[in-house]
Amino acid sequence: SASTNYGEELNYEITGIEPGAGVVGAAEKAVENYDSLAGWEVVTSSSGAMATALGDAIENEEPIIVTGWSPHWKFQKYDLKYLEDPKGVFGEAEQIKSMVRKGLEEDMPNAYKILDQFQWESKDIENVMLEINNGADPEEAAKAWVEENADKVSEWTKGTEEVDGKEIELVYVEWDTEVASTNVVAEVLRNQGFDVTITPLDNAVMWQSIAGGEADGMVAAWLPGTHGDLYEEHKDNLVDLGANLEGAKIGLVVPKYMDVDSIEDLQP
Ligand code: PBE
Repeated sequence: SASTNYGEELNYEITGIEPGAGVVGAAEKAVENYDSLAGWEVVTSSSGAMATALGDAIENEEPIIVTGWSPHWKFQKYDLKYLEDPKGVFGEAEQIKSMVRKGLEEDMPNAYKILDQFQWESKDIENVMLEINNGADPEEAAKAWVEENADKVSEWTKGTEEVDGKEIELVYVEWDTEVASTNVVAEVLRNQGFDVTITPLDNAVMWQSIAGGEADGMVAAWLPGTHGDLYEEHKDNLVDLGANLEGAKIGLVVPKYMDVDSIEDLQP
């Protein structure tokens, strides 16, 4: 067990992100399920505020526990570790999947096909995320990645025809992963002649807007765990296009210098 009482030092607070994020829900479940987290609280804010708090703590070599996920630039920038989760509250490796509204295949077969064929790897998305974290405008970072990865992009557009200004709306949540992926897909659609709008929403509203047919598609579904409840609620009213990325993960993340390896090592 840990020699340091991080609970006292951290005021029994886990640094969360947006309310409505699956990882926040999972962290709250962990607080309920682990005796070691009795009396702890998940404090919600935003992904940006979490990243700032993490950077500040690391600069001062102070402890911090955040609700984290991969792929994410923070693992390239800092030495971090996931706390072991022996109860499996945060689930196993996940897929990020693409979901579109019913009827999109008939209305916009070319966009449907591109969204269906969109698929990349952690190192790809992390490169875009790192550029954005280093100050690049998300649209510019996406443009640069698309230009540099023409081979990969041509797999996504394979078998499609260019269109002439057809409007399409993608929805997402302002999580770093989704800012990167949504901007890249938007750029690819733009290059194929689409007039693309990307709209940031709250997680639950993102799912509702696809199921209700108000928006056309999203590439931000973390399954089976993180968004499992939302998927169950809406799956009959949307079209699941399968994985666009394998090996995603969520959990409690801490700097490696912290003397704790498992959630069970924390102290109530
Ligand atoms: N995330 C990033 C989201 C899914 C993508 C892990 C912050 C969530 O927790 O819902």
